[in-house]
Amino acid sequence: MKFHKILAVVTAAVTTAVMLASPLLAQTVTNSDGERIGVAVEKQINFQPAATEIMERIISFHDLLLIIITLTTIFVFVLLGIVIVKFNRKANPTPSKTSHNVILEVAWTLAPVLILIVIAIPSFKLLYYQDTVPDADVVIKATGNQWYWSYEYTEEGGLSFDSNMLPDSYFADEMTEDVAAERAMIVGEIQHLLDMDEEPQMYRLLETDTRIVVPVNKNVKLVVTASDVIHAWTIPAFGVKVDAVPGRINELWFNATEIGTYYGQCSELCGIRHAFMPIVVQVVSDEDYAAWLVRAKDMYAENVVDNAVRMAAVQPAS
Ligand SMILES: [Cu+2]
Repeated sequence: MKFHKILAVVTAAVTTAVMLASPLLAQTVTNSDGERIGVAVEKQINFQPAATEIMERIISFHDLLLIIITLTTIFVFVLLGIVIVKFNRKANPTPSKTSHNVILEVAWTLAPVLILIVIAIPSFKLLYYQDTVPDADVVIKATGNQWYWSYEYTEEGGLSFDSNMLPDSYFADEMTEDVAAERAMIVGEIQHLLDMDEEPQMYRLLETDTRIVVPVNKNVKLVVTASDVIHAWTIPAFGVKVDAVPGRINELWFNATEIGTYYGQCSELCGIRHAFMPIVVQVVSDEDYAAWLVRAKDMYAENVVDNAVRMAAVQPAS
């Protein structure tokens, strides 16, 4: 077989393998209602399935890179094999004294350049797609604190709330009456806000007492900052991650295409409880979002006063 034929066959095989493996390895988790749960699964070796166009593009860019890198590695291994077999001391006792070959030198300079161009074009396209925030339907400000997140729906009056991780004790097989009562109250609030009849499926270390709620198929802009040290806000299934830096506003956007519950975790080492400030985003229908806004404004109404008190508390004494 000619070299270019072999190359074509190998390329086709690698491309097919990556294209087939990518969706097969992505495991979609759903709850009893068939709604998506954006969470990692045990022994997962690929991305979580995409829930936004951004993540879909990230996955296909990743697949392209995987094909390129696999072909490059196979090519180098084959060359090494040829050198080992054909040019060892026994097989080739008198080595050639050739030191220059113009065609070869041009080829091994140009080939990597072409490969890098093939990578750079979709890479920049993706970068600009992520970076350009479209007209937002919902704007949320997220503030990282040691060690919880605060959220503010900036266009919804004073609607703001803190989001703390549910403690381990809520997930124990046996709990004291006090803990059980506290847990029932917190879970009851989540159910009330989201109008759920049954207790939602809950994940230890990922669950928070309040959830960010956003409408499905709407552009959500998130402005992110921090009050103390650097944190980072992310939802893997959305393909978004941005640092929360004190004194600075960063922004990201996403448009979730599937109703469900999506989990993320602070992704910048921020102190001793860094691992315990998860993020939960609930994607709901437009009607459910409108209903949630009414209930949430009612429930968090006192937070407006709370925040003022908290601000006063951190003002330096004069
Ligand atoms: Cu953090």
